[in-house]
Amino acid sequence: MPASQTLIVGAGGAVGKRLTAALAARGSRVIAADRMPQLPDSITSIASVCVGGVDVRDQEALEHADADTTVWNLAAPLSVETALDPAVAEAVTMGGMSKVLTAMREVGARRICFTDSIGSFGAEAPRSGATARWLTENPTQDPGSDYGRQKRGCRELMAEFASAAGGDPRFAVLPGVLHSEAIWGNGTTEYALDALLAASKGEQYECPVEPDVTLPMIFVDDLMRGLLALQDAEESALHEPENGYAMPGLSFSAEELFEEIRRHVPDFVPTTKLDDNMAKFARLWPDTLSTTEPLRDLGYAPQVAVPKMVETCLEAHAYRKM
Ligand code: AKB
Repeated sequence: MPASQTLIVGAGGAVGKRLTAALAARGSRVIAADRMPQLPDSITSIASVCVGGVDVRDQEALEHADADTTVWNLAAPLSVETALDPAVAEAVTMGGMSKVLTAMREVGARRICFTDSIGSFGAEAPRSGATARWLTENPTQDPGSDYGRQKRGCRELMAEFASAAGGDPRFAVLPGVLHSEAIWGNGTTEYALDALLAASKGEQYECPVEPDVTLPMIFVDDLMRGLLALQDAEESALHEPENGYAMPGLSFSAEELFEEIRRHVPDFVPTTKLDDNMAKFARLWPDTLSTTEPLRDLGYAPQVAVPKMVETCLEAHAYRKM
């Protein structure tokens, strides 16, 4: 049953904008909040209510919530940004989550949805397969980065909210999100977006991760279906520990991506220039995500495969046909 009202903290980010639009499109009342004084026009025009100037670190961030409000907390820096300034990232990621949950307790709101990341998996995690269960069944594993540790810290805060305040926490483990818009983000899987953009503009590209490392990704349309299914699911339908679900999409290495891009842009021949953080994270993280649990409990399965994703992303820009 769709929530009566959804508040999205971090609505100005890449995922937040699309989620706001998806909720508004199905007629839900949405409150789109972000620290930007003015949210992008696309949000102002689609959202029911748009609250600019909201910083997740401020308690007032949630003043528009009531007991029936579902809250999405999307406000967090990506992996490389976190590695470059872990203290600021912690204040936003974990400090923000703490403020969100406190404010929810004050109004009696229960459902908190959070976007975790494959960055929560460490070197000890299996590279492939049953990673959805592994994450929650091995909560003490060291993710190997501040990014993963801060995400894990948020899950701990949510678990505490569930036991102490009767909250209804749920989270999605996100792989790399593939947007058809030109969006810049200081993460690891974002290399794929940069490559697609460079190819579509006929520019040279330097690959910052080892070309043979496979990472899980998801096309944004699939992600929206998965996130809405997670938000809408009855509590009794959720069977995973901590109500956490990996969101599977597609998996590829950089060289497989480049090969697919070359079907449209034949002279796209990247060179490799490794970035220390990105190369390290890409090696740490799993290469595929289990499809079993999201299909069983949420009815979610990915639909977009690599050729369609590449075609859509290149078409969204001015790409040169063969
Ligand atoms: C990143 O690479 O930092 C993010 C993520 C997968 O968490 N895109």
